[in-house]
Amino acid sequence: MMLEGCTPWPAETAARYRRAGLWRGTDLGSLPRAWADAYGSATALVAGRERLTYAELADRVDRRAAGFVREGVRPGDRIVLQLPNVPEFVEVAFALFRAGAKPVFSLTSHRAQEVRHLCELSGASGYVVPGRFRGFDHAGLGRRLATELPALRRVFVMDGTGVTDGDDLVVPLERVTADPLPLPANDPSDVAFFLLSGGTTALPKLIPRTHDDYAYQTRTVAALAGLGPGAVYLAALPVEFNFTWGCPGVVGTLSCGGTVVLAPDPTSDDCFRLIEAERVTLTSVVPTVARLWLEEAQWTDADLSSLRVLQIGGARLEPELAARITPELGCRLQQVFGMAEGLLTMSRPDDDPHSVLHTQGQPVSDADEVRIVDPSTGAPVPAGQAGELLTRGPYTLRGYYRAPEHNARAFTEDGFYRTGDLASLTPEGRLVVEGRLKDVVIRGGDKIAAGEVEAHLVAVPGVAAAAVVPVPDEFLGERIYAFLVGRGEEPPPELSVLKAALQGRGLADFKLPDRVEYVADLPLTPLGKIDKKVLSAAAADPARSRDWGTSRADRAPVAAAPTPTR
Ligand code: OOB
Repeated sequence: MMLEGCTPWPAETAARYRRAGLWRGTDLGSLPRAWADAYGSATALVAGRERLTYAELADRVDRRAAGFVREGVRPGDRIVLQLPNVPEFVEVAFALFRAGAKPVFSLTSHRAQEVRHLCELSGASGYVVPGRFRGFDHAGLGRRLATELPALRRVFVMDGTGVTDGDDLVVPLERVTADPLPLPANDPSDVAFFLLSGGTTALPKLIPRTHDDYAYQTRTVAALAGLGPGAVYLAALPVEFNFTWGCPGVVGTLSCGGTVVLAPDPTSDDCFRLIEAERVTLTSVVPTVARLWLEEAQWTDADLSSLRVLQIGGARLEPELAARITPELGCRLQQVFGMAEGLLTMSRPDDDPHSVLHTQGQPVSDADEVRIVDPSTGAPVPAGQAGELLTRGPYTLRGYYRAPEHNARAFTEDGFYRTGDLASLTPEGRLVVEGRLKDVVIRGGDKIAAGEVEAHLVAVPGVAAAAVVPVPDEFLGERIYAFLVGRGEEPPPELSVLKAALQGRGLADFKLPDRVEYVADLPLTPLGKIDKKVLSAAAADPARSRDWGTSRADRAPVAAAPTPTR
């Protein structure tokens, strides 16, 4: 049985996945103990000066699970988990699985807007935070949200910020530990945790991932990566990112008896030092980080020779950048195309060099079904042509959480997920990502739904209309370009004012526009929708100043297609 609000796979499909041995009835909560039995004294986690063996990790998970139960956490409860790359993230996630609760993975960069939405949508009863992190008081946010959201009963704080005696709202995480309890097993076909969608809609959606589907994903990818007890994985990107958590990432590496090294952030200094010190064999980054590492690798004296594979994914990787990886970093490149919703494609060790540089590889499972269709008719396109990528399979969701209306659009009647990505397939079945249909900016590896930023921009006094488009950028891949129509005030709010207003509304920093431009009106398509193609082309026009960070853009009219009068 799946949690209410989730869409299960059809019974016959689920039975097929079980018969084929893809879904094996794994309860993610049982894994740390099983790993400890297999690899007990080996090092599971390294973070700063802390090193945890598999046995220690399993003990901590058992004690924390009992601690959460004592704090009132019950099977089925949703708990928003917002911690950086620290051992506590891993402990808490698995402890919540053990207790039958469902963590909702939030980014540490999320602020009031995002966290409130996650808590509200999931009906969270708990919120796990670092306390004060990178200058932001997460504990204070938790306290405020608890006054608005009656379901939110506990804020668990890692560093003790905001904890007062006798308070049962804000609880120090270190207190969440108790003698282990015998806890019931989870139904493997139920939701284990929620990932956040990159989003095409104004409000982000929650992706239910089941025990069985995630266990299958991590096992499959770990096998493809040839992981064994000698593997040392560096978690350079945030752990809550599906790429880092399970492709094979943290969960895949631990499943094989390897060691996970948690980096505080993906900067090259920290990561290169950790690669040398821990003899890291595998790590995963977005193209923006890969570019920085390549620059730094020319100057570093760190020994990177242990690194065998660098996975790059999350955003388009330019072939020129791809071609530099092996000669300059001395390791193999593995391209990864993936999504929190499920489908993963990856290059394989025996792929020819051209395919490694120019394709995103093949689906990781033989049971992944991929269709490329004409976006307007839904009919399959001729072989080799680009179209919208649709997919279904043993680890791809069948529906977002509590989103029936959105689900009706996001899935075909026969259960294929419409990814919103434009792609083609080579004759050998390798995927080539050609572009996007969805209204999303991919800045670095961060996904920003244009609609979400637009909704906040039009709430700022002086802004009548807003259209957000991606603009190509050498370092970040894309940046956020906002075309605005003012309300006739002179001068209209400039970039710094807009940014401050959006921050004031509690929007995460990575969603703030990089540049704004005021126009007299927004170009429309013949159907009367805002013509984002025209706006993207205008934003990308090199004749426009590339002077990022200046407040007021030129007021040159957008070279528009004929604007229909309506
Ligand atoms: C990963 O997951 P999300 O959910 O943050 O973003 C998914 C979207 C995809 O639909 C696609 O638009 C884009 O990110 N994307 C890529 C890409 N990998 C992801 N676009 C071009 N080339 C690629 N290689 O980003 C994600 C999840 C698991 C593993 C890797 C990435």
